[in-house]
Amino acid sequence: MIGGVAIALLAAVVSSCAAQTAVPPPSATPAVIPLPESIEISGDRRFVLTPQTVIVVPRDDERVAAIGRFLSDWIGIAAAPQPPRVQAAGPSIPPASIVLTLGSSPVVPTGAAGPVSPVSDDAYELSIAPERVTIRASQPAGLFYGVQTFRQLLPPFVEYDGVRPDESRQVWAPAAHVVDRPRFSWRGAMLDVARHFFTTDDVKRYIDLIALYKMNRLHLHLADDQGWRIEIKSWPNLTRHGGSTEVGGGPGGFYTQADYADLVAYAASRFVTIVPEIDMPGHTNAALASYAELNCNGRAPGLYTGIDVGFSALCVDSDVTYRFIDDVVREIAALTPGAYFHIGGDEVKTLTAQQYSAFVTRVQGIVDSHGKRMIGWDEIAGAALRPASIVQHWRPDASPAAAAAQGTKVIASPANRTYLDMKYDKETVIGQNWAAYIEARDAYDWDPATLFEGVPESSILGVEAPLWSETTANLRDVEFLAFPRLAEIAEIGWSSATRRRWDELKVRLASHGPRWTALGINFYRSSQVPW
Ligand code: TNX
Repeated sequence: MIGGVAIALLAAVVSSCAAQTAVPPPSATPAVIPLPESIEISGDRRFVLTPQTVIVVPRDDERVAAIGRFLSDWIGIAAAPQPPRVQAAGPSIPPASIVLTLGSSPVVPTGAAGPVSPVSDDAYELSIAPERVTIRASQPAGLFYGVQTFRQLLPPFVEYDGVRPDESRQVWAPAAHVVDRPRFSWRGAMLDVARHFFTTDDVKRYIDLIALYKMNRLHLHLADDQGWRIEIKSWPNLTRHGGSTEVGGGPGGFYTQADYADLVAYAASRFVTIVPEIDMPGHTNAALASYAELNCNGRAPGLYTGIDVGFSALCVDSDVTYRFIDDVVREIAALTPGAYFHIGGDEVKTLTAQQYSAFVTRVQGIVDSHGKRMIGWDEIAGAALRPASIVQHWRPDASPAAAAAQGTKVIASPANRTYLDMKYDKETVIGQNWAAYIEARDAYDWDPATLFEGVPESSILGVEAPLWSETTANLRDVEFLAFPRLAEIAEIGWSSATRRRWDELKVRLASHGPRWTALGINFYRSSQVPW
């Protein structure tokens, strides 16, 4: 039987280990982020990977086989000359196997949880015993998340690309029993590829990093004043001209439709839904520069490489504008299996309130006609919204209560808590500070359900951490601003509020430092975290 060490005790064990040993041995701090709903760790028993370890998957289920291959890749050659083999289930299961199995939804022990929404596709149960590891879920997504938890219980050095088998470095995980499911269905990150362009390889790496923390949405901010980043076949100058620069005057870039489809597929294989955003009617200088007819005065402005906001707007009274939007939404929607299309809608300073609301309502109809649910930044809450539309709250002083009262769901992205482009403190060399300085603790010590009066937990779809790229020229910069805060927001999205405590999280964050080093992540060594 697994020694039932409850989570509070686990936290005590974790912190005393960290205090006594400067460099804890691998997995001495079995710390999982996000915190599972229920986790019991056995102090003295362990599962040890051997050269004979195989990953057993159901017969004839390619989705699960793919998850098995991911796990094999993540373990790599750390324990043997070859990554563990993935094999279909047969009459007998070899010793020291890792078994992935689809079955009925795991049951969460009563009393273990705070209020949770009835999300079960992401739920899983993980049992680690000396003779076998079993991960069970009702859907492949749950298996994928169970695999992430198991991965985090293996020593950080498995994440290195080049580790060779070495008998002094056993690959093991503590015996454990985890039953887990998320609090919110929307656990997102946003990457602004418009202010600075990021290659598909960059975006894939970001997808891998968010997936490690069980995030399931990547919102791509694909167009802004400084650049248009996705090919639209019916309006080719958008990328040819509008994609040709970025903040600071660099060469910019764009995704062909094939590139975008490749990103969508890559994300889907990691259970991440791509949410495309074309910001409108403001933040549109790149489009206005590419097509004169989108401007009310019929003249195309020059390209823009600065970082001001609010100066551009599509000509909202012209029919060409709506033909343009219809083409753009249609082409992108056709490449996007996810249910959502984000229309931006923020920071429009050149239109009347009436013009703005009429625009949002009309575009909502276009998005709907292409089979997608419209999302917009919180300014859209002033327009008449359909219940299926979604408001992304960002302005710290605005309340999405009006949206919630219309029955519209809310994604919580308060800029003073979740904006990964905010500096950590005065010394941070990249980032902005208009919303706040956000140190590690600030990103964590809040709760979406108590943020606004009139917006109950049932109105909150989840959380999202946006990263605007005015000051991030490359992925190293992005990683520095994202870690550790991205992992913290991921935990807010997944773990029940009643069990979250900064003093305990900071110890788990510290134990992820070696893993981030092994993954080559350029993370911020916050002085609030006992690395
Ligand atoms: C506000 S957040 C913006 C972005 C900027 C960001 C910089 C939002 C909906 N609009 O256009 O990039 O601040 O932090």
